[in-house]
Amino acid sequence: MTDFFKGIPDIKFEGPDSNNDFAFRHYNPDEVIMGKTMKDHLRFGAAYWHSFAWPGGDPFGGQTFDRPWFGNTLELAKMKADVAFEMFQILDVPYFCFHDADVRPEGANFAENTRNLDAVVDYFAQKMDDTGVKLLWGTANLFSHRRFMAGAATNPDPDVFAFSAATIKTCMDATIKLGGENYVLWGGREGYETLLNTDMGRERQQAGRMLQMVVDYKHKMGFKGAILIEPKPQEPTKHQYDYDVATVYGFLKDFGLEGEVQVNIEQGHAILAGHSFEHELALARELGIFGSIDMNRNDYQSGWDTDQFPNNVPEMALAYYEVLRAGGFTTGGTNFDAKLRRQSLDAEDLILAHVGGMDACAAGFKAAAAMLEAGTLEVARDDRYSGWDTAEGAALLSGDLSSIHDRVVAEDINPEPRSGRQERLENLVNRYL
Ligand code: XUL
Ligand code: CO
Repeated sequence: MTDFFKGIPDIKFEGPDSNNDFAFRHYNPDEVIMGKTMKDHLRFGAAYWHSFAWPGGDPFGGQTFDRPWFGNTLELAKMKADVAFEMFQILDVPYFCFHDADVRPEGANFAENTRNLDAVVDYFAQKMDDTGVKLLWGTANLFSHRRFMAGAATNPDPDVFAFSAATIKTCMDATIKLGGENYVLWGGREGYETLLNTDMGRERQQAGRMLQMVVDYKHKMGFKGAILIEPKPQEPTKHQYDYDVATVYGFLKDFGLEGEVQVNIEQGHAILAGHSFEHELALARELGIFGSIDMNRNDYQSGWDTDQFPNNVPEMALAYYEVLRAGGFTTGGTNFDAKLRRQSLDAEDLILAHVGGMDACAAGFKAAAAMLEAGTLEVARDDRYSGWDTAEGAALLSGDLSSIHDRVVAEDINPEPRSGRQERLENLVNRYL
């Protein structure tokens, strides 16, 4: 035991009337909703990087957090793991997620990185065994170190491609060893700053080939988890190749991988792309590539990726409505890829941020489940499209322009517009919040 969270109790469900900061008001892990516990529906995960590796910097200033485990030794990496698992247990989050660089000391070369990662993975395995906390996904950080400044798979230097491929292999090995349920690829530097120095054709081919290798390795190793791409439109590069769900789908189709790879959709990234979170979720569902979510919002005024804990229940309700319409999570879950504000220095800030995030998700999820069970929105939607369920409607889709033209003339088809009833539906949603 470390003393980092000293005095902070384990967080329990106390219900909406509780005045206790250190309690859940809405997240009741054992409550059964639509045939499953909330714990199994929401599948919460904590992100190692923001909570334990991020020093609190912004473009105008460096470290604000002063954590006793900051430093580049294996001993400190183990202290960091001790504190992280203590937080997972205080919150009773069933999962965590990590990048290699969050958890291991940075080595002088590839071999040292791998040795350090292996040592931490062994330490994690023991802690996971002791606590029952599981790995939602693992991933490789191919964006922070200066060697990746011009990309990982898409780098003009083949040595960086090689270093990246080898690093992905070690991170997939770590994920498999720890029983991870997914492997994530976020292409942080897979994009460009200026077309003047960029061969877009080559870079797309390199990225496609790397993804094919990842899929091949998954099958070679018998990994049953999902390979997930996390779309993001910009930041750190000016233009990223994984812009949004639609762009990722086009990319997967191009390389014949649409049946192999799904998406990890982050609310903040959806906002940056000019979409709503629910738009991205619904599109992924319709394309058959919905996998998992990173649950962190952006500030709507700032225009960059602020990675804040979710606290807007109406937004959560619409998001989980789409998750439920997709059939819920299978291997995926709700990962808080969220960080504290840089002035939130205290250990309790870290706990309360997660408590609030979990409660906001739970409240939104409950509203979503109630809306879906009541079925009112679905009845209204079905009714709006009911013309397509008639024989004439269905025949249109197998017709051709000439036959349709002849029918319109013969029957004097003259459509009357019908109300979209948006305000009624919005009022209806608000009744569940
Ligand atoms: C960056 C981001 C990453 C990915 C994992 O915006 O979301 O933390 O989730 O690499
Ligand atoms: Co993310």
